[in-house]
Amino acid sequence: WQLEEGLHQAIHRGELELWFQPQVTKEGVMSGAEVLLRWRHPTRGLISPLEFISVAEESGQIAAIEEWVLDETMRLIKHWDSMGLPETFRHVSINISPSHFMQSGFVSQVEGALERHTVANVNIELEITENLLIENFEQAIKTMKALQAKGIAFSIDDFGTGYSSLRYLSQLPLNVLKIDRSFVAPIDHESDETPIIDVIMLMAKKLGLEVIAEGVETQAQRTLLTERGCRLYQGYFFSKPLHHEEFYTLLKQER
Ligand code: G
Ligand code: G
Ligand code: MN
Ligand code: NA
Repeated sequence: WQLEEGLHQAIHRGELELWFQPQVTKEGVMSGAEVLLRWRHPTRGLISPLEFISVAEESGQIAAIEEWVLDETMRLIKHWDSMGLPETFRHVSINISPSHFMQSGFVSQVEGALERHTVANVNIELEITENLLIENFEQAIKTMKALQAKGIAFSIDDFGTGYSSLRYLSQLPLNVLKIDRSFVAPIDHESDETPIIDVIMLMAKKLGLEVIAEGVETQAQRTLLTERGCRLYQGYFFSKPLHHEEFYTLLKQER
């Protein structure tokens, strides 16, 4: 079975699918979602990006795949908007692979997708990782600023698991920190100590950044995060990722 070869055909054969996981405010409103890619393989069934993103990176296919993700996500949002979107739904975040983000054509690719389908009320946020930013600091800032001028926001995914220093963080044009789920998972009780989450919350406040907690699975985790000042959550406690059609059915109910 040739994963690499099959991937090459996947876009043209319509085998890639967008799934969405809700992001919920402390009032319980769905204010956004993260897009998660899936590959519906004709014989293997649904394949996780954990299995094929690295193959796509190594075989040079990641830019084409994520260009499809960018375009298809924005097309879907525009379609939903034409059928009716709740006013409280304000942002959609898309994971971008470091090797794609650093390519010279990246900015114009995103601009192209924005020009094809823009929705005034819904902001597009790109999720990138700390290590990418540090390894290519100057270039990363340039790319981020060019896209921020077009209304794109940036979040750091898996925050707290990389190597970024405070100096780097304060210089980057960032909007959101996503607390990695490895800091949320150990929380059992509302009385637990959470030194790392506390530091992230303080840092975000000082730097003027929004925070979202990932991997929230229990009421105790949600309650404790709220007490620590976190206002946005994502995780199985609220919803697992849903196929885009199922997701829109859920979203419509928020109107
Ligand atoms: O739901 P989950 O199994 O989808 O995702 C597994 C991993 O794949 C996560 O780390 C997620 O960030 C990543 N992922 C999902 N979709 C994409 C994508 O479009 N591009 C990249 N680079 N990573 C993605
Ligand atoms: O790396 P990134 O943060 O983009 O990864 C998103 C991944 O986290 C996806 O695989 C998604 O399915 C998974 N995920 C989302 N919510 C939860 C959760 O509450 N618990 C766990 N264990 N995984 C989650
Ligand atoms: Mn992510
Ligand atoms: Na993450």
